[in-house]
Amino acid sequence: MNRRELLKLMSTTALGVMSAAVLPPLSARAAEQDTLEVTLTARPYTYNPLPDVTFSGLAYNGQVPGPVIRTRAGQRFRARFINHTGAGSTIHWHGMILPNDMDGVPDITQEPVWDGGTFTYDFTPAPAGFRWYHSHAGTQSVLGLFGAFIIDDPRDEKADVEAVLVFHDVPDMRSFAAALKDMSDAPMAVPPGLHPHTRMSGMKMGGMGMNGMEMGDEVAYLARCVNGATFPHTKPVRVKVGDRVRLRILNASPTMTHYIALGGHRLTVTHSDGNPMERPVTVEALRVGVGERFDAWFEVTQAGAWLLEDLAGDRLSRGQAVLIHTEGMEKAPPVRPAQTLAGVEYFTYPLAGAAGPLKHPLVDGRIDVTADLTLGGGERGVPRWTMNGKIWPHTQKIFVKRGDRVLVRFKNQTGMDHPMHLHGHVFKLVEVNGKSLRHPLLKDTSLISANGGTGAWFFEATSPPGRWVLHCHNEVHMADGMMTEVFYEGPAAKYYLKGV
Ligand SMILES: [Cu+2]
Repeated sequence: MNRRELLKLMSTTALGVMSAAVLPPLSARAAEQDTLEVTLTARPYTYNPLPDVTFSGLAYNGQVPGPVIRTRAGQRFRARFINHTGAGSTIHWHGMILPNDMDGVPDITQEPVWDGGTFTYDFTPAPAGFRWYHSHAGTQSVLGLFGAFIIDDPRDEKADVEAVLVFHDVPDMRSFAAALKDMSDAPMAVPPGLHPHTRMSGMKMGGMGMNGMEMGDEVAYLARCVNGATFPHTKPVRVKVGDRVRLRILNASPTMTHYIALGGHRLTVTHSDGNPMERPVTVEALRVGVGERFDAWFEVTQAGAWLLEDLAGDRLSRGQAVLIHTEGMEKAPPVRPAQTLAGVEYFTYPLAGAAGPLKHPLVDGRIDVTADLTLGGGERGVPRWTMNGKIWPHTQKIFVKRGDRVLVRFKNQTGMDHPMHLHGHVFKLVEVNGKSLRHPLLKDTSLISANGGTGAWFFEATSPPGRWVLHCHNEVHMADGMMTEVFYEGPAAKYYLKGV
């Protein structure tokens, strides 16, 4: 076998890991290769997320989610993308710091790859940790074009079992189209017992938005899945007594925040959006906004069977579950988490970041650029989600020079939480709802809570120069305008300029 064949085999192995719950560790030999080469082909795909539900969408390599991609820190990555979606497409590598022309935003960092066309993404994935990838064209990710991407971190503690769990929701596309016009009649789904303050924050101004009420912008879902299936058809995770188990949980939903808990266990969260936390926290449940990832650990102390499950408490959420069991216990009735958030200590940024009194100034040292972004819009029947009153591409841009120290402050005047995401950077979440985090969280996506909620990000403009979009990861809100960009000025500013 020559080197080329070996490379091909290795890439097949690494990519061929299906959306299975349990991933084998990257083989030592694959990790030694200089480059991981993969092919990702996007094309129409039809599957049954529930036995009586057929969904016709799109998939990478004939599976939803797309294949789990794993690289070793420092390893080069080359993906040949073949587009048979019937429309222009690109792949965005969420959470990575990479050359701007590899970032995969159509018409901003590259021309769309036209139907029938190919494009090669070639970069060294970084930083290490749990990342993901998805189409950034139109609403293709809603249709199924997304997958997990893990850059193995040699500094990480070794887990006995590791499970990559992609939580995603299969939309009723008619409802999705109505939501884009802010004319949807779908109710919102929130877990029972959600703290009244938080529930208020899930409501629209004017009293709409309680469970069972119409919001206009909510999407109705046909199924809620983990790794492309619904319980009891999700692939179980098999563990042994004494195992230290690492769950890597990604929320790839088009719009829904997920609250997730494991029966009989608390979860110790060590990484937010793939980035190590200064101080791990142990919680009874996770709150995972769209686009966010958490690495959550637990130890198996006895034989048994437990469900890791979404807590929305309705018919569909019961399918969004994975069985975790020791040998011989797969048929035992699993221990389920309480189907409520009442009295449950779940992961929040203030909890994880040890929120305290607001610091003045928010960040030590100089700040070169401060951007204040007020999130607005979303009135029923008015399909506009705004930043400082404008919709993309007319939103206020954030102009930076390389090396600038940048503070972005959000205020949310809408009745919905917004999972705000910045491309090409890892920021420090330093402030949430008027409190400073004593242990800022390193993230690429953070929920800004509704009805006056605030959040502040600090980052240094040390990424490769270019145009890095900043947008709400709720697909409806992004499509309806809630997007801007961080634009690196300077002599090298020869990026693709359409839309500036
Ligand atoms: Cu939003």
